[in-house]
Amino acid sequence: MSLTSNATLETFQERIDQGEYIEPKDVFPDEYRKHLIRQMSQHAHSEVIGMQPEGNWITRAPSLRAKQILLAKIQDEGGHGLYLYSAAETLGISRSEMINQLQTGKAKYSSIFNYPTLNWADIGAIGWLVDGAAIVNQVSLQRTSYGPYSRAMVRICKEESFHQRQGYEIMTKMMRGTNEQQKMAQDAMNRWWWPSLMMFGPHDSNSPNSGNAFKWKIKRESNDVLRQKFIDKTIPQALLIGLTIPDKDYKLNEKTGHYEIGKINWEEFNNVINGNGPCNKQRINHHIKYHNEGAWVREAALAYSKKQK
Ligand code: FAQ
Repeated sequence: MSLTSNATLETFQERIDQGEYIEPKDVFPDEYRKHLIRQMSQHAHSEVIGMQPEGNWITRAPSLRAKQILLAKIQDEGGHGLYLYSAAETLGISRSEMINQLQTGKAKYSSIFNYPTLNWADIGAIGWLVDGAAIVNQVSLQRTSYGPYSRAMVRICKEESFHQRQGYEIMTKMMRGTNEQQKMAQDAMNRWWWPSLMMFGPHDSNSPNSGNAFKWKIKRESNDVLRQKFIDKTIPQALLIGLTIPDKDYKLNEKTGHYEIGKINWEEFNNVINGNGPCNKQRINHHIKYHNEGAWVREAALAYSKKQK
């Protein structure tokens, strides 16, 4: 519901400041609704598009166990997309409109899913680094001010921690394996490390959406704070299994206890989010193709549900 007067706007802000959750039938500003639709739909699209790079390896998983785990993980990601689309629908946008925005390039999805998965080690790197980065961000979003988004995050975080561990297990196994396997794991680390850091978005000083996001407690921690948490957690994990950090400038600052890193290549990030990454076109074309091929399923489900009424 949109706000009409300053008085109601103040009441809304007071509720936010007191840490109350906002629910779909409450009164809130249209800008709050738009901000949430943007972020939540982009989050949902990321989960669904994120199934593609991993799906590429289901038929080539190295064992039945690895295949079962990967299948379960990818199904989880599809489920996360569905929770998030449902949560966004409570804001008055239809799923078909969100999908249209994705397919026409009006809505973004995470930059990370525009990179290719070249070999099995990439599946380890995605689970460990990409899901690892996603969890750091999503744990913080469990306290986001919009009730349906916050509740979706609680469920999603439980599943993401299993994803992160399965990825780390793959990397650990490869680092304990042959020279070739160790090289593959290091090569995957080299290719996924920097794009994982970019997942957290631009530096705080360059993040246009952060102002309102903090005012309305949609975001609870900044892009840079979350990125630093991920760096501090992940570097020791990499070193423990013998991986090298692909950053000649990284070092532990003994005084702060935080790792410092070299410069992130924002030109690469901007290229990717503007549609020019290695796999952007492939990802969207694939989505359109299978969305169209699945039209009959949606029609049948709709016809069935109408018949039940
Ligand atoms: N990629 O002003 P800010 C997952 C855009 S889930 C693409 O800082 P904001 C699970 C941003 O949208 C991963 N675009 O924006 C999985 C904005 O453009 P806009 C997804 C990006 O919203 C694992 C512009 O740059 N997670 O991985 C990115 O305050 C494995 C300026 O940025 C979420 O979506 C990026 N990385 O902060 C699935 C979490 N970063 O919209 C399968 C929810 C920034 O104005 C396999 N989202 N941009 O045109 C968020 O927390 C926030 O939206 C941020 C960005 C932190 C991503």
